[in-house]
Amino acid sequence: MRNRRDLQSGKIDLFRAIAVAALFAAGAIAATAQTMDETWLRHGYFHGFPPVPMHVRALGHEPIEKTAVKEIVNGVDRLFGSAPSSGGDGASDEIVVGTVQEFRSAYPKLNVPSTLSPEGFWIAEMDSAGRQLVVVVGGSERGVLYGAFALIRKIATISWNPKTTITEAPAMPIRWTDEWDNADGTIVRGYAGRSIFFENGKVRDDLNAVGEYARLLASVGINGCNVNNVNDAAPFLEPQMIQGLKRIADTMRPWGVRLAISVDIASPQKIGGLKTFDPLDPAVQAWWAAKADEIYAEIPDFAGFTVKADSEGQAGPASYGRSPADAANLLARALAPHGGVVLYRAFVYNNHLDYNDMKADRARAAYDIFHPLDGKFDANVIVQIKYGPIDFQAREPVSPLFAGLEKTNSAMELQITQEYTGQQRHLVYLAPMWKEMLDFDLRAENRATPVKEIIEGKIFNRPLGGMIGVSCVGRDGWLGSPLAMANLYAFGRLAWDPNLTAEQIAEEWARQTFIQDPHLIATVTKMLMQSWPAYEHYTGPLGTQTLTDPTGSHYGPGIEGSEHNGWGQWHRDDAQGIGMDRSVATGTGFAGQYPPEVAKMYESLATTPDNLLLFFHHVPYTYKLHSGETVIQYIYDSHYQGAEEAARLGEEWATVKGKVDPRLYEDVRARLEYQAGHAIVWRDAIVQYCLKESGIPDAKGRAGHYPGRLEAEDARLSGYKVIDVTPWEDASGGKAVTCVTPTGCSAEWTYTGKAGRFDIAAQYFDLQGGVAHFALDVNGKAIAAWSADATLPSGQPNGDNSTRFTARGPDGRGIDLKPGDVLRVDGTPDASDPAALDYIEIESLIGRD
Ligand code: GCV
Repeated sequence: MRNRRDLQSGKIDLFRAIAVAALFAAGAIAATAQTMDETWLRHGYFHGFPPVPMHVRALGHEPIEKTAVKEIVNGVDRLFGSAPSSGGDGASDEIVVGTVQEFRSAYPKLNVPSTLSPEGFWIAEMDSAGRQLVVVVGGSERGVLYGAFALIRKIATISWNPKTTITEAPAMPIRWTDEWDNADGTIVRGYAGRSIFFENGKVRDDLNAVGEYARLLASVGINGCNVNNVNDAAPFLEPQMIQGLKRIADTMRPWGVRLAISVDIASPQKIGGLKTFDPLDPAVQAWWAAKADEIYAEIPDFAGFTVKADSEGQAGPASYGRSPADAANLLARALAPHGGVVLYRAFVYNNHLDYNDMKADRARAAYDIFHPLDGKFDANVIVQIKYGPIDFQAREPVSPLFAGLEKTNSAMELQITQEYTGQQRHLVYLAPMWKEMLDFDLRAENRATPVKEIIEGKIFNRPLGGMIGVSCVGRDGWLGSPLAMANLYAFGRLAWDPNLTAEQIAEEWARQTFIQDPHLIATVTKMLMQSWPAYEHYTGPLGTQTLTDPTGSHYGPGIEGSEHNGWGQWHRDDAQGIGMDRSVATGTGFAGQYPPEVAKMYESLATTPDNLLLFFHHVPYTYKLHSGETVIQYIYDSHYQGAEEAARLGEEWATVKGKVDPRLYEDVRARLEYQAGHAIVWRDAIVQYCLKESGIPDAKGRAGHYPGRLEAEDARLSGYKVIDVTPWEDASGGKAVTCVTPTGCSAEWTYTGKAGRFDIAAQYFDLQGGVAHFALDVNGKAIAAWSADATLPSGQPNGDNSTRFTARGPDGRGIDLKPGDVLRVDGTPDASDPAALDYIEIESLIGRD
């Protein structure tokens, strides 16, 4: 009989609501002993009866199966406020979990499919001598666990139908996250605090968060986690570190997540005492074989090594005239006896390219280096290829190397941490971009060869392949931003099934993350879906990539910064035009690396899609897009459109007020407000830069004209000094003011516009190393005060830290202004934050309410 304790009375609903609120208040710690946010496993709460039996029983005794039972029990409890009992009495209806073999011996008369893949599962409702069984059968223990999570997900997303049998198997065997954690506890390109794995040069004592992370990963089918940075990895092979890594592996094992590590190919020399790390040297080979033995003695299910070599300063086989295949095979042969694999990164390029060489092209590197090696890699090597030929930009074409390796296993590397896509301060749901990459048909051999099917191994009949998500989670709420968790979720779901749509995944995530409210779920889904196009619109449209400085923080606008250096993330703009000619006929020849049909499409201006036009071609600003608009007008329009779209995200979120926990609501609201302000920084930087470069005015009269803007450099200044901002495009008019008087400074303007009610925005620079304070008053009356207390890149005023504060008056009804009013901003510096100010802007309220 099902346990329906108190469910009808509604008591549990009330209790549940209070419990959920209390969990939020306590930072979700005390009641569950959970140390970090459960995010989508928190599960929106349902009112009603659990649609499954209230007993759960494991047929086997493996830890992973026990995990599976626990997840079903806890999942039903979270969703319905009533926990099934674990164990089962053999007489009641029950949920039964086990492997195919276990099920067959326990229920010889019941049929289960004979073709389940090892990590696949089968869920069905069956009748056993009058008892209702919901059976979750896995091809292996890991399949059982994935089935358990799938059952809970189906129930949580209201797509569980007991009458329908579910059979699923992952599309590809390698489904890993890569973490770029350093032994000292810092994380490269991590935007959420310190490492959950390491501190002070060793593995942390407290690995609770690691277990909780493994649980999140397992819930979406991720089966491997590489825990350390691909750079400077030699210390991770020291014996003491291997002992610590064993503890990490032990912690992740109950979730079926296998440990992998990045290794430095120079380790035999750096830590092994050898004079060389030449891959063909027998002593080097023996060193790696012994190291693999040492690792497997501690971690028998160790997954393998990831390698970055001959790239961005990392040592590599090129030092000895050897190839990536030589290096990869060296490691592969050490791992092969134990069943491990090598993920060799195709991110190999020269970062000292000559900008003046019109044939130089970083985009060519991966194909030029790896295509000739096709067929030369051992069977347990997988070449790990970033989705695009450059580096995780907001828009790139898919890497041609996916079609260039027919006799080699390949995997796609994506970035969950938003290095070039807003660093989690901007809401950018990346699944729509990843889908474009996965669905892209490379037309290898002039037939349908979508990238997803290549990495699944289907197209070239490769046994290994997969998806790797560079995740870089930290102790500050995994990714730092609650909505960014949709990206981690989406990565796992797409690695499991790349045929899911981005919208389907967004909705699935929202349903599980939030309370079941249709408006809330629809709004969050919509916001997620709008976010990547918006980001692309206000950062770098038409395939210019993210127009940030690749030598800096990779965050704010730095248009000139991406040119004139050896890093090759160029867009080659000049007074005549913009874009990089990568055609075969007149450019770098990159377009010719694609299979013929795709190469032909990108070779011609006429057939290159607008959104990649400037990636493949250099055109005059007056060149007309397929839409009929000129390139320059599109640049202006898309930036204004993108900034408006960013502002709309905040407006949409405002409609869910009261439907989510107030602290969560406020956290997301503040982030979206910041994003809307930073989108204006991006918009203005690119628009004023392109206006100056092209000399062509905006047909809509916006570029260079800011009617409500009062520049700080034009104000009556007291204590403030006018400075040139670098890069110039990051400040309005290239200038700002910085306070040189420790006790404080002020900037004052006399209002000359129409009388009315307005918002007043202040654009200031929130620098590292101090918390400057600002206050705004009108005719001596205090209007607003705020602190520059965010954590943003850079100690110099620029687009990384240019921030907008908007004063909206009492109850948000605006501030009355009339001609002759005196507006004043007081800035008080703190430590190395000089309360720098760019401008204030009087904003019309029209269209706000
Ligand atoms: C770990 C980009 C990042 C680097 C990163 C590199 C890589 O260049 O900025 O921090 O290095 O990619 O993928 O290896």
